Amino acid sequence: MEIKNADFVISATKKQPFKNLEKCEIAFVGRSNVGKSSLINFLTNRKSLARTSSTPGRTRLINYFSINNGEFYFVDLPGYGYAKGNKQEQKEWKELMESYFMTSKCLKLVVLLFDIRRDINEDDKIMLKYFEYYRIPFICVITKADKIKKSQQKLTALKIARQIGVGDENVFICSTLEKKGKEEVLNKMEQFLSIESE
Ligand SMILES: Nc1nc2c(ncn2[C@@H]2O[C@H](COP(=O)(O)OP(=O)(O)OP(=O)(O)O)[C@@H](O)[C@H]2O)c(=O)[nH]1
Ligand SMILES: [Mg+2]
Repeated sequence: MEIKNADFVISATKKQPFKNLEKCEIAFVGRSNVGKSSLINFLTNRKSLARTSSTPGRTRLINYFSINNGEFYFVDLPGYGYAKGNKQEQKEWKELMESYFMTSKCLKLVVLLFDIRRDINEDDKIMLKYFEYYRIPFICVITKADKIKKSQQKLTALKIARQIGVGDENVFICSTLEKKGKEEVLNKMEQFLSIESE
């Protein structure tokens, strides 16, 4: 699959949800600072379509991007884990995610991101429970591969895959810094987009 163009559409909140009734969506989730917005920019060949930051918790809204003049949408979801200890923020995040998963009628795929240097944690496990509960298909992208030795990348990715319980065919190693992994991820997305909804 080739991404020819991408445009920001809208930022949605729980109070002001975006009712997307026509297009299918691919959403990006993962811990705060894992590289979701960077991955969207990388896949779309855009420097700053989605706002990135070294400060965790940058994306707090649900941002929609129209791909290839409205063929489908990329959805950048707010990361989790930045508000450790802040019950109110955690509650808002949970409500926002649940309302998103409940109302997205044509969510074809979620891309769950993991930092190659980290093990999966409780928040990731909660996310996996959501996917199970709402029956959402997902793939894993292991980000920031450039942060470890090349010889260790594959092994580490497989270790994370085992922790998640996902098949090797649904795990992709990426580095936006070294521009690695784009084709593989886009081709997988194409497969999911072409699956008919029930
Ligand atoms: N070395 C390296 N750094 C990366 C890579 N991808 C992202 N980063 C850096 O990681 C930081 C966080 O990236 P973002 O894309 O803003 O992360 P996010 O997941 O959108 O974060 P939130 O919106 O806070 O949830 C930034 O400083 C990026 O430059 C990568 O492949 N390699
Ligand atoms: Mg972000």
